[in-house]
Amino acid sequence: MGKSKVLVVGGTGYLGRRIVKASLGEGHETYVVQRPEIGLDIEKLQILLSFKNQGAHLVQASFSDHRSLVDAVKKVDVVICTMSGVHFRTHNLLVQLKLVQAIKDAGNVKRFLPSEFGIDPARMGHALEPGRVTFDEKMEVRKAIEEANIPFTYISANCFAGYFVGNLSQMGTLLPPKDKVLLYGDGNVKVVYMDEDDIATYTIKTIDDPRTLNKTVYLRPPQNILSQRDLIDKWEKLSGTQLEKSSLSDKDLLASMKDLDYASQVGVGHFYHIFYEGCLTNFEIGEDGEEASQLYPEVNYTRMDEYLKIYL
Ligand code: NDP
Ligand code: GO6
Repeated sequence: MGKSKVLVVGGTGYLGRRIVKASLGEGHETYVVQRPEIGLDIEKLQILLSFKNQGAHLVQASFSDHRSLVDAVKKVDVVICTMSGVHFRTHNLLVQLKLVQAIKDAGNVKRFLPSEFGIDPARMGHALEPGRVTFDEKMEVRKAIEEANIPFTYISANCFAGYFVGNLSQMGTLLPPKDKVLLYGDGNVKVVYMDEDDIATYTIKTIDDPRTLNKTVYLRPPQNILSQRDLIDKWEKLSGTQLEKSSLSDKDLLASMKDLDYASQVGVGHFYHIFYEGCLTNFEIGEDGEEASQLYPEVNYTRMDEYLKIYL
């Protein structure tokens, strides 16, 4: 049996471009959707052309053309969707229902990985408004996948380092603070931080693996299970500076929501569940799940002290 052919939907995005790179790097014949809607977005076009240059096949398809989606999906064995979540007042993830329908009609797909890559939505039935939209939509997509009997793998990737590590988990910035840092509560809740290229590497590992069929794969490598304080310690050691710490209560974080735009309100909800409730680590992985670093011990994942060096 050869390596699966892979179609990436959302390939020019933040995670998607890394998935394309990892798929090509593992020697999969890789197809990337090129949407006519990108129009004059020259950056997206340049990324697509660079994929073609690296050996990927570009496939024209649009979410508003069912036939084009079916034709795209028919070329491959595995479909990976990395569609974006929040965008201002709308949430995009339900657009994936059209992709699910196309995969169902095409009938050839051996594995579908929908756009998940975060907190496990199945554990977030209690989540706060408006942040819960992310989980509700991801669950609606799961329901459609499972009702259509499409073989799947769900990737719970925890915290992308670019959004949660460089900034020492401070909201509203992507860079390390210079002198003061806000701790969420006591800063001791354990979270999981992941390098985005490692997320892509683990994701590609799962696609031909029978152990991950119809399972959730949690990316929870032991050295990257850290509290916010652990992360700050690493930065202080690396940079040779000491930051002044103060504590933000859960009540104050939630109260800050009322003056924020929609996307930031969604973010506040997510930060609350991650840093106060501990939703990434307050459970054992059960029968329906696997842990990526146990499945693939050969992957030398990036530790967060290493990752932080790019910010020095
Ligand atoms: P991006 O915002 O980078 O967008 C990805 C792609 O979505 C775009 O490149 C585009 O595809 C596609 N897209 C956007 N709008 C539309 C539309 N209306 N119709 C069709 N396609 C559209 O996404 P991310 O990489 O940030 O997010 C991917 C996933 O990762 C999401 O599920 C998100 O929730 C999750 N995530 C998790 C994080 C974490 O810390 N765990 C952090 C950030 C995201 P095209 O290439 O065709 O233009
Ligand atoms: C990442 C962010 C960072 C929001 C998830 C607001 C889905 C998930 C860990 O898009 O809303 O400052 O699990 O001010 O399941 C965004 C979202 C993070 C990035 C969270 C995410 C994480 C989505 C911010 C901010 C750095």
